[in-house]
Parts: sequence; structure tokens; C-alpha cells
Amino acid sequence: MSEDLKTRCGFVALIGAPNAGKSTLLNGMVGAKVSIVSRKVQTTRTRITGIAIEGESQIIFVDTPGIFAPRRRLDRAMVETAWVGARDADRTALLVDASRGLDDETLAILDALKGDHAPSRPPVLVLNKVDLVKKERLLSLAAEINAALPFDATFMVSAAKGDGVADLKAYLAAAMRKGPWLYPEDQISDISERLLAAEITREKIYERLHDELPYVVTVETESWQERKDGSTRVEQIIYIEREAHRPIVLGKGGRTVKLIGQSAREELEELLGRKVHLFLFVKLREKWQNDPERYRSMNLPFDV
Ligand SMILES: Nc1nc2c(ncn2[C@@H]2O[C@H](COP(=O)(O)OP(=O)(O)OP(=O)(O)O)[C@@H](O)[C@H]2O)c(=O)[nH]1
Ligand SMILES: [Mg+2]
Repeated sequence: MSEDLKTRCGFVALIGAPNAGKSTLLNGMVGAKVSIVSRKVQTTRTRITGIAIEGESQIIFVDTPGIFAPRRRLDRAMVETAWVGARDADRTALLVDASRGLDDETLAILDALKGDHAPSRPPVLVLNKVDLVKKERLLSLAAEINAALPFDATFMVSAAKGDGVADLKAYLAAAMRKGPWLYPEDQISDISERLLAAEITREKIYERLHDELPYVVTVETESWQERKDGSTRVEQIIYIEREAHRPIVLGKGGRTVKLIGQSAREELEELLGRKVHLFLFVKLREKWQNDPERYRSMNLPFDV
């Protein structure tokens, strides 16, 4: 009867419209990059945890794909994953991009939170990107959203700049239930190194090709080998949907894919703390968005 009485632990799902800043906030809470970020919408495709410690509390943040009106199979899988993440969590934080205000996507999420997806405890409202918005506008937006659905508390943060993040973390830490920590103190996520490595490469592709390549690639780690010299050899496949995308990903004389590989490797080396040899291959898989194997590798449901 010692430690368990003092410690607290629980899951907090971060939900919201695409691009609200969920992954940026998760990384800020953890103090390390575990979930990829881009200015494209629908960057996060699956449930990614980020584990943070605050005093005696271990908070397991669950980053989720943005919630929007799904059209394709991949969209449906992502939105379903987001709602399951919220359902399984102890607390839910709804992120709203304050610079966009109460738009249709967030209105639809509020409706769902009032209806089919009502959480067991009132959610917490997080107005993000306050660095882009005037104070008066924030106050009226907070009032407007709280009138649509009563929240347990409202926070105004800039996930990118860190403003207000510590207050939110302290609040959530105190809201966790008493109990033992579920993860070792130094663990920052439960996703596999293979998936994380694939995500990093996808982020670098988005960074380099944001305009040319809308939302049509997926990356998988094909092999992972720890070598005797202490380095790691990683092979990944970039799946494209159309042959026309190959020259875009490769670039002139393979220059683009080389640069993508270079920055992915550097980030992976920093994360793993060892030398990495990263090999990228581009493969055409015309209907990868309808291929169950691709979903398995992303931990996504196929038939929803
Ligand atoms: N100015 C500003 N930009 C932010 C802030 N937080 C996030 N962003 C930017 O908003 C964009 C989207 O951020 P993400 O963290 O990828 O958003 P997300 O909600 O995870 O997006 P999806 O995974 O696509 O649903 C990125 O370009 C971020 O740099 C913030 O506090 N201020
Ligand atoms: Mg995200």
C-alpha cells in the first residue's frame, strides 16, 4: 500500500478536426517528437500514444486522426480510429484551431460528442493556435463553443509555441485516477520503432512534396536489422498509387528521394541514438487504399 496511492495514471484522447494541432500538442506534452506533423490535413492516420509525466501522474496521450466527413475507405478507417481512441480514453480533449473558429467540421464533432460519441466525462476544450488570434475573439469563441456543449474546462494554448501547455498538463495530471503507472518512466510511446520510422519518412515526403503529391503515398518498413557494429539497417517501401507519381518522388536523377531519405535517416538516428542505414524503394500499388495489408501495417481497421 505504498506507491499506488500516490501515483495517478490515465489516457487522454486528443481529438479534433484535421490540422487543429493535435500531433503538435502531443509532442509538446511528451517533450519529444513521437507523432508527425505537417501543414497538410489528414497527416495522422492512426492512433499514436505519447506518454508524459507530470509530478506523480503518468498521462498517456492518444493522438488521433482528424475527424471529418469520410468519403473513401482510408478516411473511414481513420475517423473510426479517432472515435475508438476517444471512447477508450479516460478523458477527451477537443482541439479547435482558434484561427478557423467554429467551422462545419468542429460543429459536426460537437454534435457527435452530444450524441453517438458522448464521452463518459465532459470533455476539455482546447483552443489552439492562440498566437494567431486576438484575445477578444478567443473569449467569444470559447463562449460560443461552451454554449454548444458544456465542457469541463477550457484552455487556450499555442501548441507550437508552448503557451498554456503547462497549465493544461497540470490540469490533466490532477484529473487522472489514482493507480500505478502503466509504462516505465522513460517510455515515451507504445508504437513500434518500425511504424515510427515509417511515419518519419512519410513526414519528410510531405515536407518536400506537399503541393505535388496530395495524400497518395504510404510508407512501410519492410526490414529492420540490428547489425553487429551497433548500427541499424532499415529498408522501407514508399507505395505510390500512380506511375506518374514515381518521377515526382524520385526527382531528377533520384535527388528528391535521396533528400527525403537523408532527413528521415538523421531524425531516426537522433531518436534511436545510433547509426542508421536507411534504404528507400518506390513501388506502384495502384489500389493501396483498398488493400487490407496496407491497413494492417498502419494498425488501421479495414472494414468500417
Ligand atoms: N501558428 C500555429 N500553428 C500551429 C500550432 N499548432 C500546430 N500548428 C501548425 O498546424 C499544422 C497542423 O499541425 P498538426 O499537429 O499536424 O495537426 P493535427 O491536428 O495533428 O493534424 P491531422 O493529423 O492532419 O489531423 C502544422 O503546420 C503545425 O505546425 C500553433 O499553436 N500555432
Ligand atoms: Mg496529427
